[in-house]
Amino acid sequence: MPTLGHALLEALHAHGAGEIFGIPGDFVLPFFKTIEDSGILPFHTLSHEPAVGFAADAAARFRASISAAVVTWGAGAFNLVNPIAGAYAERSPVVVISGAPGVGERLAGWQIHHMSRAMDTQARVFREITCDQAILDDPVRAPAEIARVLRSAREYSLPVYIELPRDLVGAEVDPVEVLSRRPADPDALGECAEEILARLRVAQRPVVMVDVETRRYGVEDKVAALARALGLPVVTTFMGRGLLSAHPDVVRGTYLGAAGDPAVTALVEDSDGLLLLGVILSDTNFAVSERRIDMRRTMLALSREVRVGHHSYAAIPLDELLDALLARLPAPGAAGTAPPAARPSTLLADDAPLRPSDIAAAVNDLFTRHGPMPMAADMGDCLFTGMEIANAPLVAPGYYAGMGFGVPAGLGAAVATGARPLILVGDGAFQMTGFELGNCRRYGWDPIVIVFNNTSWEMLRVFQPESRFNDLDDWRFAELAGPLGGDGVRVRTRRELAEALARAHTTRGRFQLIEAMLPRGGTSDTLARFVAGFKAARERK
Ligand code: PPY
Repeated sequence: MPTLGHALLEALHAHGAGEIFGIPGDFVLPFFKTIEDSGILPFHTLSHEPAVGFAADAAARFRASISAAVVTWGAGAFNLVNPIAGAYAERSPVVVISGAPGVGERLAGWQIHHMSRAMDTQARVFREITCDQAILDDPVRAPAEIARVLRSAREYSLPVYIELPRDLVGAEVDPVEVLSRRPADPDALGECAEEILARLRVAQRPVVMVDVETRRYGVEDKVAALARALGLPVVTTFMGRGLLSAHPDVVRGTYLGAAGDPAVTALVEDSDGLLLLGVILSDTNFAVSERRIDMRRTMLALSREVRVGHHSYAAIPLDELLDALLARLPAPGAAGTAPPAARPSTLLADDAPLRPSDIAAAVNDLFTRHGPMPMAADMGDCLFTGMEIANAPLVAPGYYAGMGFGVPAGLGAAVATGARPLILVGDGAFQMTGFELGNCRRYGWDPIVIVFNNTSWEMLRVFQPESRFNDLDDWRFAELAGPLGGDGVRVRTRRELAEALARAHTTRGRFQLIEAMLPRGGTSDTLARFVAGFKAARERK
């Protein structure tokens, strides 16, 4: 019989986890030892628990599977609350595993260190931000609990919570089964698919909009096939930027309402048959709409539910829906002939001072020459600038909109993709989690990191220009790179940026930090339009 620790690791592996991120603490030391000694999954420690959550979240997004964040109880796990709340919001299936006091030591009568209020306080907090939980305090029930929770993570594509008492890691248990998925009712699925196709066929201007669930459920290729078969244009949401990047023949661009490409905005807002696949109905995805989208004309598949007009079908997994739609169509159509999305910008490498949109142009040039890199962006103008980069795989907190995601998410991307990532991050967010780059040398990660340094919380200044508290100090990040194991350079002009990026690209084996100095008050064109649209939408209400 395996031990509980072993069985849990084997189960993670069997359910598709590709890696573990963690930070040790005494309540999780025995499980850490099992992780290390067993070698069942690649294992990386970082410096602060928020980074562990962000890295696991990004790894899950890139591999479209579960990923694990392992921490100690209390002082460790409470640091994961924010990243897991974000993973919940953005539907990323992170498996939180927290060590816990041994069931034996709970009987001693002492208050146990790291306890905030009561033994179950932590589990109650995580209950709010995970879709299923298991407290593994009984070796007999533990395998079934693990099996259920891991199925939930995959089925709902949401985080789950597992608590492992330290004195049970070595307990003998039965192996964990992989439970079969709960399929859709075939009649409901068929009716749903027929109804969607009928609506698409009568629509004059049908459009498909994709958001993150299309990646979570691995259906990007199927969406492209559907679009080809029906001749439908596809757009991504803001949150879904980077989706279907392998299918440029069907993707017209990203819908940003008033802030975006007017042709894409018109396509969506004039559509009389909008099929929303895995789309989160968030303000960041829709509030900048120029005209209200008529929800009666939309069909929405999200969270295993499909809404068509004013009625809904329950328990319809997105992948089954696509299979059902495709099964009703003739042989796959030829590659689409949709006019491609607006051409990516290119950089004039002169001595003009840098503006954020120049960074997008420089990255476009790099990608044109050498192919795209997986990208992770933080919140702020770095993400809006990212919308001006060609559609390439990108993870970012586009809906939850927290800060500190970019750098650790880039490390998660390095692990999950095995490729060199590009990280876009502002100076405010870099102050939060930038030190995590100090972990690159140990693991051989060599991301290219562009810090948008305007010595400000610039995105907040755009909302409230009169406040002085958005001014930050100049931390000279480039000079920190060397001691952390990387190379850093500060650039102020377009020429310097182009040269720095070329040098960074040819230097492998060390992280490459480019600190792009930007004037306070200057934003990307996209952010300026987004905030104006956001404010206008707020005033209309
Ligand atoms: C996300 O940001 O959450 C996404 O799922 C988008 C995405 C797009 C392309 C590759 C990985 C993730």
